[in-house]
Amino acid sequence: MRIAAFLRGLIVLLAMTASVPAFAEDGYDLWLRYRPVEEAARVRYQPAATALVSGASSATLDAAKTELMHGLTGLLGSAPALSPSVRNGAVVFGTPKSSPIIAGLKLPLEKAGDEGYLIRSVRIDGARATVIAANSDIGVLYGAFAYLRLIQTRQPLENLDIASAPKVALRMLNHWDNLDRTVERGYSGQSIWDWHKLPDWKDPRYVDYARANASLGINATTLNNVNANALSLTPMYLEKAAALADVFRPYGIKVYLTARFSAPIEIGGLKTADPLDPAVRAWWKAKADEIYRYIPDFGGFTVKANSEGQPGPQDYKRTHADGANMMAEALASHGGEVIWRAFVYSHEQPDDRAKQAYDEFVPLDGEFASNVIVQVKNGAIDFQPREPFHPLFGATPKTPLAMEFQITKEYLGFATHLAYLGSMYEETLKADTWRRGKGSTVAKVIDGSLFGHKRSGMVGVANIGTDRNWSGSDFDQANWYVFGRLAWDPYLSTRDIADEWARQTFSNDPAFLKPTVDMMMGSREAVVNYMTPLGLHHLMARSHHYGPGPWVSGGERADWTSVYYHRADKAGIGFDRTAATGSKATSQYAPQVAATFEDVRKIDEKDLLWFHHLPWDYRTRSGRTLWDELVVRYTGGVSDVTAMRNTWAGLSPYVDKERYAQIATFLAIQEKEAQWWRDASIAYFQTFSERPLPTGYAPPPKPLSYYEALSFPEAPGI
Ligand code: GCV
Repeated sequence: MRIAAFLRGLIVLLAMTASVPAFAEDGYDLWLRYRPVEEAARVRYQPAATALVSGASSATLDAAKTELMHGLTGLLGSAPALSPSVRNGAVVFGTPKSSPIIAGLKLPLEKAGDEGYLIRSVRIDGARATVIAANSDIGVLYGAFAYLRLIQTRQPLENLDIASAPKVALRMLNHWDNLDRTVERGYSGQSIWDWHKLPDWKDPRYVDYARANASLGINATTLNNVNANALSLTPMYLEKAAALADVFRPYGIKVYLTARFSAPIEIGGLKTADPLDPAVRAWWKAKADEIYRYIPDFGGFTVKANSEGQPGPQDYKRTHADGANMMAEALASHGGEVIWRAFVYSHEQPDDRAKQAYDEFVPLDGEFASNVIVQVKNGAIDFQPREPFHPLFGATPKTPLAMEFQITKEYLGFATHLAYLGSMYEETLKADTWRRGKGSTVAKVIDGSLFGHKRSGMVGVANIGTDRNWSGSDFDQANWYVFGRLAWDPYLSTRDIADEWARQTFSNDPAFLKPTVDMMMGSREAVVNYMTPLGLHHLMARSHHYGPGPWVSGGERADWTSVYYHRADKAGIGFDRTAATGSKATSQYAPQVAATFEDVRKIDEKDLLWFHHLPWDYRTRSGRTLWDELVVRYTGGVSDVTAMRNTWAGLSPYVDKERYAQIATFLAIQEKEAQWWRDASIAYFQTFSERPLPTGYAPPPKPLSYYEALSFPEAPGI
């Protein structure tokens, strides 16, 4: 990311004279581009940032200094002076411990907490200065990024009085990265972890990864796939993980590893992995001790157990709490923790898959050790374009939970479809569980406030890979961004975050921002409509999940088919999960929520077919029959993408050629694939509805057999 000074000078000069973005960009710089501000902004900002005043140094404070230097030089066109004393335009940064100047200011640092920061306009000995202060070095680094964000988004630098502290303790990425560098459900190249060359070769990209995460406040990363490989716990790989931990430490990012439950057998030579077996417990204790010798601040284990074929405590007739507590005990003396996933379901269990995690975990509430957090996906099935919030949120008052959102778009069009996930995350976080009366939102479960938990978390399944633009597309960077910002504060508006991201990533021009942010905010609903409208879910093709597959049936497990979920027949469509006549999944919610989901007159139609099986002639609120409404929504989803293409076509004056062109092409792919989803789904469901399409709606151009025969054996991400 570093550009030689003369080159930067040249860029400043050219950018000041040109109104159209002159240089192609490849997206590598993410939202930390620090491109020169326009002349009027430079005149306004420069007097406020002429010098940097630091105190004692540390690796983290040095990272803050480097970032401020790099950012201000890029944005304002000249490097700020490094000054020992305060003068007009100084930016003073540090903690009371590192900086006597900050100590002398007696700032209300209690507002910053352990990791937050204050940014204030102050006068020091008569000089106008800005102070970036925190109680900890990492708070200063977060503050430095926030300060640069002010300039990147063209906020005023005068009269600043900002206090910000994270609301969620654990803000983590999960990489589903394998040791051979494949990435499960990854659509942006290979794993960025070059395991083979580690620990000796530390790709400079690792620093940029850490910077990007620190700029959002992400403070933890699980390096490897939850479908775990026990090898990652062997000395050879621990040494490699330790090298990454060393790179990330100054940026406040703790390393976690996935722990394969059967590791004591696979790499430990034991005959069992029974969590109550003393030899197994001793093995995990010794393993934890060993890991801490490599990584003194190791975060802990992320565990997928007894799910989709992974080993777990139930293999020994023990509970999830038995398994989690065994690992928690091994980590406890080192301050480590276990993040135990609640994504468990079994095809041998005849009950509705959507109910299984709740049934498994609610009876265990109160049984988990204090250093266990249970990680729950946003919905009860699996990261579908739309799911009602998971019934576990709010249902385990004694167990701290972490939200698991998917950032990688396994079910929302891989890397090419433009789907801003902010609106999806916000929908879940704002959902009211009613567990402690009105206003008991999922966000309050996740920040720990609903039940008074100090530690709780927000976890995102990363969309990061070796693609030059990191995330497979420029707009997919926004999903990493919005995840991180919400992990810091789950109450932020995702429209504001989209605006903030677009300003930093592309342009501050209002003529660019309004259409772009509107397009982002509508994009996820478009995907819902062309893939799974009205509460339908799990309609994708088998295994690789690319494209439509509502006809998927048979095979090894019913719960991996589409017919299990849509239940279309001649009478109607949808999964009856009501208490009255169906699977009774509605009963897993608080009574107020259950009553809404249970009643077709009260339920929001976005969730209709998630909870109800309804006749094709059922009258929806639009006045149309269910069949007609489905067709209208499928078609509307496609038209929305056409509208997105048109919007983007008008934005070329504001975007450099390279990024503009790729986004335009990706939108064309999305339009084509949206049409495919619509046509294939309508062709299939029509075989049950046996009704014509509403007037004016074009029939699918090909017979159903055509769509069913399409095959993509090498689709990415498996
Ligand atoms: C890591 C879904 C995905 C799997 C993933 C699993 C999980 O089933 O398709 O690839 O496995 O979720 O979250 O564990």
